[in-house]
Amino acid sequence: MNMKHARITVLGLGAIGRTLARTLLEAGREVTVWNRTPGKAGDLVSRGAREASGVGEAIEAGGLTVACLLDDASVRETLAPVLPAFTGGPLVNLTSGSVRQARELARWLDGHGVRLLAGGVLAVPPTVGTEAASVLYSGPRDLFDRVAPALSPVGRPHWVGEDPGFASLYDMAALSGMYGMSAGADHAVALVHAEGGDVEAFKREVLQPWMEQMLAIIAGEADVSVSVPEEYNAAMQATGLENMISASGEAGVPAELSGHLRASLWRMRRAIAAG
Ligand code: FVH
Repeated sequence: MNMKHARITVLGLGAIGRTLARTLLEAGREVTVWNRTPGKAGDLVSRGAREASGVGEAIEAGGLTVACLLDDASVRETLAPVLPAFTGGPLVNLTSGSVRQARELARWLDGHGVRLLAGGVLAVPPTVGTEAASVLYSGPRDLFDRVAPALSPVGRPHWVGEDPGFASLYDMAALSGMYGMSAGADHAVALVHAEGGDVEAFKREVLQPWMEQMLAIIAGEADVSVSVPEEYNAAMQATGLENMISASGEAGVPAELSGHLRASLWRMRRAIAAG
């Protein structure tokens, strides 16, 4: 595949699909787009994309098809009518879903002679196409080697194994880490706000530097065992977490916002019980 002029079809023009198509166009790829609801191709067409009026037409135009839709059901709904006559080369699925869904999708496509490279975008719309972005892929290594360079402008390609479920697995797990940080930050801000603190100064001067200091430790020391390292004393942490949950309640912060504290408290109590 000639990378610079690779023909790529993008199915789905939501927040990520649109940014992805624009990034590929800017990198010189020949891009055809399709979206269930027409009228979303707007500036992409003025930048050189071709807008297909149907899924079959879109797939036929590309040497490679990228699906970036809402969920697994939307991918199946989109592909089902065109699969029996699919002539568009491999499919790269950048739609989030579960491990089981990805494995079943690979089997379903294989039954129609279509090879799947499963994927997961580790980027948000403003970071797609930047140095920070990466894209997880799993599935046949030869397929990854062949198609990932064409999609590399979107984000650094990172192959995580032959199992088509693994891109979804790592994607979901990474998103879980992100939502944990996000829940913690939202709760922190809610607490400061509820007690009359200066939220902007708190975020800038306290929260962000603290989270940056802890990030490598949190990710590096995340662990599946029951125990907690001695220097992080499970009993001390359990008492601290109970205090934080009480302080949050006293401030009138909704209990739902402190779910992450309850998860950590559960973990500390389990470590204490296990001795
Ligand atoms: N946006 C983000 O920050 C995250 C970043 C990490 C990856 N996720 C996943 O990426 C997939 C697409 O996300 P998105 O942000 O582009 O999603 P939306 O803006 O909501 O667009 C959804 C598109 O899916 C189309 N669609 C929905 N249902 C169907 C269906 N039954 N048949 C065909 N297409 C469907 C929708 O079309 P329309 O509503 O405009 O007609 C949009 O094109 C997603 O898996 C994230 O989890 C995003």
